Amino acid sequence: MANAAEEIDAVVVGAGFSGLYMLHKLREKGLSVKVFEAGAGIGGTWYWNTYPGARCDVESMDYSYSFDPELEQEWEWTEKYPGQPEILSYLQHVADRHDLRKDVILETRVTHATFDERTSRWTVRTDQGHEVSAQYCVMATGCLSQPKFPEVPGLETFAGPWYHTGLWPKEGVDFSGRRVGVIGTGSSGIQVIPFVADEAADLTVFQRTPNYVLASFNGPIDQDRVRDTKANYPQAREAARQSIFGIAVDMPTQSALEVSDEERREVYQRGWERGHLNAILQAYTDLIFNEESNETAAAFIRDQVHARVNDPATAAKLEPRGYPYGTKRPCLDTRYYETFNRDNVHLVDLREEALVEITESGVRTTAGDYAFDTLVIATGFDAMTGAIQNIDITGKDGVSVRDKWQDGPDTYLGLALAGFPNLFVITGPGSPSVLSNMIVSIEQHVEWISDLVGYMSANGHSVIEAEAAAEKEWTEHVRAVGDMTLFTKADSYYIGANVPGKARVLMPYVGGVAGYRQKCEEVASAGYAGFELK
Ligand code: NA7
Repeated sequence: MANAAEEIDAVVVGAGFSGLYMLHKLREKGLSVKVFEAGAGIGGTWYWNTYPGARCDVESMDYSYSFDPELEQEWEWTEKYPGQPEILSYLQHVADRHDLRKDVILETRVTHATFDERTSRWTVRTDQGHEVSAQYCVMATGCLSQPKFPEVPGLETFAGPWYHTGLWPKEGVDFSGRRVGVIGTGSSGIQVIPFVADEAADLTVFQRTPNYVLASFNGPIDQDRVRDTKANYPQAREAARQSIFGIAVDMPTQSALEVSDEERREVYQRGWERGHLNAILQAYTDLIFNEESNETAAAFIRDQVHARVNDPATAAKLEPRGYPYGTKRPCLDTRYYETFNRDNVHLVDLREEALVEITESGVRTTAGDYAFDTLVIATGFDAMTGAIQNIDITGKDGVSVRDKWQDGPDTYLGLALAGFPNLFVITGPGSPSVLSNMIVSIEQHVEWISDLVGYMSANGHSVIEAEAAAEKEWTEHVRAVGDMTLFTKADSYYIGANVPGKARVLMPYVGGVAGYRQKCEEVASAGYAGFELK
C-alpha cells in the first residue's frame, strides 16, 4: 500500500503488448518505471479475453514483437492464427525473458493522473492507495479494453449467471445442459458462439448488425511459411512497417470496376481461400473508397453465407447488408455460419424485433420473451477512448481529457495532447491503431516515445507539449483522410457509434501505417516539430 508520492521517472498504465514494451524501452534509457495493471496478470487484451474460441485475426507470424531477433527465431507458433492461450504464454515468456515483471504492479487500477504545473510532473493515484510522482505518464491502456454493455436496462435483475466476453472468468464456464442467450455478433460473438453451441442445450443468438465474416481456414501453422519468414524476418518486418495496415500484401493496381465479373469473382475466390482479413479488401484499389466497387466484394461474401447456411431464411438474416464491407471490423471465423445449421441454435434478428430489456428470466424484445439460464454479453468495448477517459486525467489549467474530448478525441499524431505535457498515448485516436496490425503500430509508438525521451535528456529538456495548432492541423487531416473513404458510412466502433452519446468521429487514422510512420519520423527529425520543448 501507499508509497506516498514516491518519485520515479515514468508511469506506464497497462501491461499488455504496449505497456510491457514501453517498460523495456524506458528502462533501456535508464529511467525508473512503474507499470500499473488492473488485471491479476500481465497480457492486457489477452489476459482478459479468455472466452472459448478467443483468437487473433492477424496471422501468428505477423502478430509478434520484432524487437528481439532471437525471440522471433526461437518462438514456435503452432497455428496459422494464434489462440488466446498461446498469445498469453508468448507475452509471459517475453516478460520473463526481459525480467519485466518486477516493475509491474498487478490488480491495481490507475484512477487519477494530475499534472502539476509548478513541478511539471504527473501525480498518479491508484485504487490501491499508491501515489506516485513521475516526469512522464504513458497510457498503454489498449484500444479495446473498456467493456461496453447492452444499453437496455435489467442485466442486474437477471437471475442466472452472465459473462461479458471481455471479462471472462479464468476458471471457465460450463454451458452443458443450459439454455444460453448470446447478445452481439462482432468478433467476440462469432468466435464464442460455436463453442457455446457445442455444449449448451439450446443457444439463441441476438444479432443487431450482421457482420462480414470470412473463413479463417485456421489450422496447424504451415512450416514452409515459418521457415521462409524466419529466414527473412527483417525484410518481412520492414514490409509490414511499409504497408497500409501493418500487414504486407501484394498491392493492387486496378479498380474493381475495371475487370470483368468473371475475373473479379476468381480474384475474390482466391482471396477467400487465403483465409485472411485483408485478402479481399485489398484485392482492388478502390474497395474502401467507392461504394459500387465495394458492393462487388460485399455481394461475393453474401453468397458465401448462403453456401454455408442450410436454411435460406436464416442465411438471409445473416447476410451482411446496409453498410459497405470493411467499414466495420470484418471477422474471421471457424465454424460460425455452420453453427446455425445445428438444431439447438436459433437466430433472433434485432432489426426485426428490438431488444427491450433483460429480465429476471431472460431477454425481452418487442416480439416477446426468451427464457435463459445463462447470458453471454458480447457487446464489445468503448473503443479507443473509453479506457483513457475512465481515468481522471487532468492537465494544465485543470482541464480534463474527458472535457477536452467531448466533441471527439483531438490528438497530435494520436500520441500526445495539447495541454497535457509529458503525457503519451500508445496507439491512440488519430493514429492507425485498430485499423492496423496492433503490434506493428505499438512498436512504432513505443520506439518513437523512447527516442523522444532520449532526445530530451540529451538536449537538456524536461517538458514537452504538443502545440494546439499542430494538434488541430493533424486532427483535421485525420478527419479529411477519413472522409475520402467509406468508413463513415457504417455505425461502427471506429466512429464511436456503438456508444450512445459518444462523438461521431472516425478515430483511427486511415492514411496507412507507412505514411503515418514517415510523418512521425519527419516530426522527430525536425527536432519534434509541432511540439514545444522546455
Ligand atoms: P464489437 O465488434 O464492437 O461487436 C459488438 C457486437 O455487439 C456487435 O454485433 C454489436 O452490434 C452488438 N451490440 C452492441 N451493443 C448492442 C446492443 N445494445 N444491443 C444489441 N447488440 C449490441 O466487439 P467485439 O468484442 O466482438 O470485437 C471487438 C474487437 O476485438 C474486434 O473488432 C477485433 O478487433 C477484436 P452492432 O454491430 O453495434 O449493431
